[in-house]
Amino acid sequence: MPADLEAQRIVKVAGAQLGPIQRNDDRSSVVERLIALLRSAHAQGAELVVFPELALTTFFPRWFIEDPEEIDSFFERSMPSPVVQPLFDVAKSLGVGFALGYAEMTADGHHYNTTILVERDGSVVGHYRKVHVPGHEEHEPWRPFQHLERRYFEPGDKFETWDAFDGLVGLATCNDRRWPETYRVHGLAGCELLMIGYNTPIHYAPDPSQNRLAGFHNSLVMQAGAYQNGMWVVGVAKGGVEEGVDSLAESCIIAPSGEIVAQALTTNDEVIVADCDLNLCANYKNTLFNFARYRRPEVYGAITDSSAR
Ligand code: CDV
Repeated sequence: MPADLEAQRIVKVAGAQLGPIQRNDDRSSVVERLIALLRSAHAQGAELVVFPELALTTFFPRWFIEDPEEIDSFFERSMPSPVVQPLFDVAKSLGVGFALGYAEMTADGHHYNTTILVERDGSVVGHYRKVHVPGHEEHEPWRPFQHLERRYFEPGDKFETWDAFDGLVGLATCNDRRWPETYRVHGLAGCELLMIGYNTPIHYAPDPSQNRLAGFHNSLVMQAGAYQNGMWVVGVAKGGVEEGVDSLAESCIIAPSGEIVAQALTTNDEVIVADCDLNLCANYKNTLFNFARYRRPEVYGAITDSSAR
């Protein structure tokens, strides 16, 4: 059908970037910040607000913590938990949906780095548990700060897309954005809008030569993922200096063309918005990246063994 005869599907999406959350900031004050961002997004016409990864607390994997009770204090046992309920209430009253990253502890004691997606009417669309869990498991004293996600979180076991916000949408979390598989798995499912929250320390201890490239790599992977799969990508940071650790901000909204159409200018709490025309995805999905017509899955599995030549 010619694009001009199709029903318009323009979703105004906001990226609600957070500045730092310090260890002693209580959770209700953080929820107040989230609500202020959501209200500001709504005032700008947004109907979907994307918050960062682990948006309720400081990024605790930077510390080696041995006391299980102390570790669990960073986790939510239900969502909405009582302290987060006001965010759900305000969002529903304004008719705004949202994606919120948090540390999830299940009833049977499993721990995940999770994002919940909530529709404009307050119904829960789904949960996503981070698949690519970076960092390390044990204390590594040589690092200026730790990245112990692999100690505190189990990996999730699936990507998913949902019919929501007038399109087909998906979720990914931070390190997931560096992996082409994340976008391609969503792209193969027809995803039109991928929401990604992140906490990215600028200092990368295993190879500090990458530090100066933190912003470049951030936009490189998300712009490529958007373009090569004909989807909108919304990347949202918790940035700024948190407990002495400087983290990348540069939240952005990327069109299926790969172009950045909105980008945060600060390292603080900041809202960015863009009209995401979901029909634009078809321009790419039906032409250059018509997977059914042009992909060669039968070839991709078989790499020729060059040592045999
Ligand atoms: N929270 C993250 O997943 N952070 C990682 C680290 C390894 C830098 C990232 O890929 O941004």
